[in-house]
Amino acid sequence: MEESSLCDTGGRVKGVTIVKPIIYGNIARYFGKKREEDGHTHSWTIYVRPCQNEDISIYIKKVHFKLHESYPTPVRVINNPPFEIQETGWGEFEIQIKIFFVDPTEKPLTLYHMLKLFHTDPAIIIGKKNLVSEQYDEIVFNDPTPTMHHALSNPVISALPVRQDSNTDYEELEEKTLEKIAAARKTVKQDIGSLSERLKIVKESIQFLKREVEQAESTQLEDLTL
Ligand code: SLL
Repeated sequence: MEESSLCDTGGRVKGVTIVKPIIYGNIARYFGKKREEDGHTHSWTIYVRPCQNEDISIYIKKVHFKLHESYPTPVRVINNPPFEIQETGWGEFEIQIKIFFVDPTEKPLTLYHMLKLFHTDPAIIIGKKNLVSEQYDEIVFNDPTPTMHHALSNPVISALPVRQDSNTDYEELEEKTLEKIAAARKTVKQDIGSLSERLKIVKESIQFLKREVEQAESTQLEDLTL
């Protein structure tokens, strides 16, 4: 969209869509044993992070994480980055993540994440390796207010250190996924081509057989009338 064709009507920059990639999910690690005092077995962190090392607090005001009722004060409010909760526990449950934006007219966004503690990887089971269960998502802002438009179009590098605990390369993953889709498309196209060819042959055989039957029937009729 050309900047010149944008118009700021009713406090909104019409015709603009800005997409912000985020990552949300959890990492977890087994203690190596069950803790005696509370039966907890794992430490875990639930988070909302930028995809690159961007300061998301320029458009995210706060994040509410709603934990299982077995936790004291289950609704945890985080007002500054990193938007995350570090906890310990013994069980998996669904966490509600509510993202509030700096612009109060922007409706809060609610996401759900199933906290994962258990895995089949032996290194994760014994607590030698972190379990990472996270998701890539995109927040779409339509017709933002001028302030939000400015914040969204001028990314600021985060002052926080780059995370090392969950370092999926989403750009590489996207590239690989697109390659797989292209390969699958090619296979489907080839399959359609060979199936169409087979269908054509079968149709021709049907026509041929129909003519044979018609001919046989008329010969039979001629024989009978003689
Ligand atoms: C389950 N439906 O049975 C789930 C519930 C609850 C997890 C999981 C610690 C609570 C605490 C905790 O891990 N709760 O002691 O503060 O798996």
